[in-house]
Amino acid sequence: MSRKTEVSRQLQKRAEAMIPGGVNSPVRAFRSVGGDPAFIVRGQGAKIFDADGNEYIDYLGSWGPLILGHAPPHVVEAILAAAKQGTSFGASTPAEADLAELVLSAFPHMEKVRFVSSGTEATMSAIRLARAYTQRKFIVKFEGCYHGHADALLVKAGSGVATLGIPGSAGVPEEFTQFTLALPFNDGNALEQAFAKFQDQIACVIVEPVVGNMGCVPPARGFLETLRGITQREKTLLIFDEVMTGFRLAYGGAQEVFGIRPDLTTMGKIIGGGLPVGGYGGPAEIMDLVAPLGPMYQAGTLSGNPLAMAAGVATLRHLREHKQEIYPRLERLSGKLVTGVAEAAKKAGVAACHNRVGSMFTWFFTAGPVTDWPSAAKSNTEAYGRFFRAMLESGVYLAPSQFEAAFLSAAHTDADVEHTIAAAEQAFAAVRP
Ligand code: KE4
Repeated sequence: MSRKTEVSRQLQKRAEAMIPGGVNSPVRAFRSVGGDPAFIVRGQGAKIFDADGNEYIDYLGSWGPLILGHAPPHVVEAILAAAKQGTSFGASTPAEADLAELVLSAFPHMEKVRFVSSGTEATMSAIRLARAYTQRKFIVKFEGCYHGHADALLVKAGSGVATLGIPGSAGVPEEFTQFTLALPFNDGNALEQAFAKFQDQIACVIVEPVVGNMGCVPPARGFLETLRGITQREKTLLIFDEVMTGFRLAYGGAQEVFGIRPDLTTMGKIIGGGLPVGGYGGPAEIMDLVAPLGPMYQAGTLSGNPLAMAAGVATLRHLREHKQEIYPRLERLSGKLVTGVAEAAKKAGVAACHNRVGSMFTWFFTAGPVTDWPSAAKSNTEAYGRFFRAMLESGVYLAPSQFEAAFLSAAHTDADVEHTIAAAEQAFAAVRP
């Protein structure tokens, strides 16, 4: 063990005396990969630095928000300038419409958007809105997809729920999930059967158009088209949860890449540029049901917070202005990285496969292919843990769970990718059975 970890270990002990598991979000606890979490004290570009002075090439990017890398100067300047004017007013500010204009410019189907402070709030609100609009109760989600921790969505969820291997969550009465139908991802027949059984009762289908929360799993050919066709026919709202894919896969997210228009879109992560912002949007006909215009209530003290809006506006303006070079470069560099590491696994005789869409990807420790939760769950999470820890020793920070996506940012370089591939060649030697 060459990496110094003493200071992080002490910080972990201090934190866990006051905070459950020492973390404010479970997946940060390294429970499924082993070892003590590195306490991060600084980020710059593609790098993060921990309390023991170790440097890492960061492929987590705060779980997706940091597509421009850590502390982009123009984003930091925008936050500082906003902070000098005051941090929050609980009143309308011009920046909220600035961010709304940028979001609407990315999603042609969207006529109105409401900002909240997390992806969880965005999906929770979009589902309430779908139920208000359709006057129906049932919702459909897919096994292995994660849409935040609202009660009704903690059913066969991905991300931390899958990582911790728990069926859902304690404290959620079955009455709260009785209207949630969890179906197999990439299975159009299962969806047809659900609609046959619950005819005219399903308010919405919510889906990660490219799943990140069972690890990266793309939609099977035609699956999104099937979702769109069935929901259109059944007058059910289709919600694309683009909290992770929005502005990640393209400026217009997965719906731009796959050419499918949902009824509602939920957003988060990148639209806050690293500060807490979520959002949900769609046609005015649906969005005008939201209070104060309509009867569907949703609110938030810090919704539209000026600092968060400033960070989001600076981030999206940069992405919109430079999208012609940013996204092709992310595609090239991500392809080089994922293929290089996959080749290292093959050379080492390690059973692994991978999925990648744009700059979100996962290497699975199973022969694969991984197309849904059952196939993802076949992964050898113990081997992933050894790989994760070996990469950490080589200064590479991956997602601390097999069932998460990793991300590349505009700040990563070819040198970073080459270092990572070399580190993987060593790491697979440690993983080999
Ligand atoms: P937040 O409430 O964490 O901002 O967003 C919830 C959410 C909703 N929808 C999708 C597709 C998401 O990926 C997320 C959150 N993603 C996880 C990582 N897979 C956040 C990391 C964490 O829970 O700490």
